[in-house]
Amino acid sequence: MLQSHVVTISRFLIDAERKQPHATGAFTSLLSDIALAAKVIGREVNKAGLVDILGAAGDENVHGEQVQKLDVFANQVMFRALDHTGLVACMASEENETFIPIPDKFPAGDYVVIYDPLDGSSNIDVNVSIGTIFSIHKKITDGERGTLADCLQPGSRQVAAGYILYGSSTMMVYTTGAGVHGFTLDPSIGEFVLSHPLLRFPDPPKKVYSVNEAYYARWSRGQQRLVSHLKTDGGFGSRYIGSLVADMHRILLQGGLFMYPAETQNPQGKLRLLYEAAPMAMVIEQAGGRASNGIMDVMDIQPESLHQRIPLYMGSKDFVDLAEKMLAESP
Ligand code: P6P
Repeated sequence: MLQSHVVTISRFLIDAERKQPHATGAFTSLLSDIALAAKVIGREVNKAGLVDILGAAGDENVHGEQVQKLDVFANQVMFRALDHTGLVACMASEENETFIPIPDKFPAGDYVVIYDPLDGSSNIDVNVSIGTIFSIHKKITDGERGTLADCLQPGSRQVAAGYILYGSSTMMVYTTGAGVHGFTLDPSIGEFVLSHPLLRFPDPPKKVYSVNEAYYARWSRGQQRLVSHLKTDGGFGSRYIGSLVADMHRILLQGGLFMYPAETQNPQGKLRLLYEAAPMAMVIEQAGGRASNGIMDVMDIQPESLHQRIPLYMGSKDFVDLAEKMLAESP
């Protein structure tokens, strides 16, 4: 029986819009379009396990269509969900080397959408949860259509950010600066329904750290001391999935400290500022946590290039503070 109190994401967005006196509905439409893209991507991700039947990337499927790599497919779905709406000035994607203008045949709008269409796609083959990450800014340049400069804004200027987790269930988690809200896809009605209103970091947080310790020998002395402290007298447990959206979601729900540090082979770490660290930082801060590059807040970092990497420490505020303190101690 359909419960009468089900709040779909569309209903939630419209209710939020009504609280904004000057809202035009553009923002509501934009987030609804992203939710639709998420459902389309999730449907294909959930079929990935059938690749032997449906064919691997590069093969032809049973319909004679070329099977695409899922991250290429997801990238096209995000672009096509947004390119014609008249809401977007330009986009940028982990999959595209340069920023993405809106095709001349479509009108441009005020928003800039930057996304990682399918993060962690290397985990698909082993059925580990993966995700889509998105970051939304307002255009700041004067022209009618967006430029690269509109993409290179600090995380503090985001108007919205969030992720979709394709896991045991498909969840969309986002913030527009008024708290973090989680929606779970109900396949029986094909709608994201509100399941985690106003997500906040638990207090006290779970003492769990999350890092790939295979790189221990390549870390700085401060990073090595930090992890050694956490696992000994810090009394921390360890969890690491190796899929950013999955690790992020666990940290958001249970608390803890996620780290992707710099190391000798990747002096700026592996994770990207614009479409991984900055959107996650907005969600984390709205939930009462912190996100840092080990020295300063992620949200205050001025991007210099689209695919810029930064070291990332995010999670419960006290744990990120501790990480910064120990990293700053003399080597
Ligand atoms: P490592 C997945 O490939 C990814 O981009 C993120 O989702 C994840 O946090 C990270 O890389 C894992 O990297 O070096 O630990 O395998």
